[in-house]
Amino acid sequence: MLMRLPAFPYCFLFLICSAARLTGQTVLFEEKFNTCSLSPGWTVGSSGYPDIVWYVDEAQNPLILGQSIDGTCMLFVDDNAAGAGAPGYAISFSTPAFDVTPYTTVECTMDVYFRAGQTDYLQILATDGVVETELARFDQYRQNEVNITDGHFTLRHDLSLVSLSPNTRIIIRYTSPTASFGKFAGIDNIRITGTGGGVNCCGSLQYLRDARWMGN
Ligand SMILES: [Ca+2]
Ligand SMILES: [Ca+2]
Repeated sequence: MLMRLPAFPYCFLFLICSAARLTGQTVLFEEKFNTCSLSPGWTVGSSGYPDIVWYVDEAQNPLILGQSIDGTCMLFVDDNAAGAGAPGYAISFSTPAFDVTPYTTVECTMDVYFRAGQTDYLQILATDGVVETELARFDQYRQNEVNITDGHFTLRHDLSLVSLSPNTRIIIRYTSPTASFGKFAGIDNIRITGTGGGVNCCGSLQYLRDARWMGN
């Protein structure tokens, strides 16, 4: 039986949400790669070609014009080093888990340099542990100039729109299909901040909607 919930719980939650937005930011995760090694908590998984060239450093390939995004170490995948005709592969770098549930807004920013070659592509994804959501994709149609110092992409996404999980992660996935002679991808300055503490408005409102339609 469908029961109509009174309006006041919604109003109450909106008031809480509005008040929460006035609070400061909490840094949930930050990675600048400036130790020049992959920090504990990251996981790396790959399939296909076993000799994928990647590292945390300034770029070592002399073909890349400019060695880093901002003069510091970064996460770098170098498919150009694998050479033409190399077997296909995909490699995924997953951040440590962080909890988005206490916040109304969870801003994720990062710097990305991508230089395309043939059909290679780079995806930035968010996962709640079950579903992966693509936040951005870079390929031959969306790439940077030859010189890395001429510019890069700065991403900005609200993760509260794609995950309600206490175990949210960002995945950086580089894919080079078989015989695709790709180039480079660099990632730096990942920062995830939560704004609005004390209540997960999306989750609470969803609960009220579910309760209404379930007749509970
Ligand atoms: Ca850096
Ligand atoms: Ca390749």
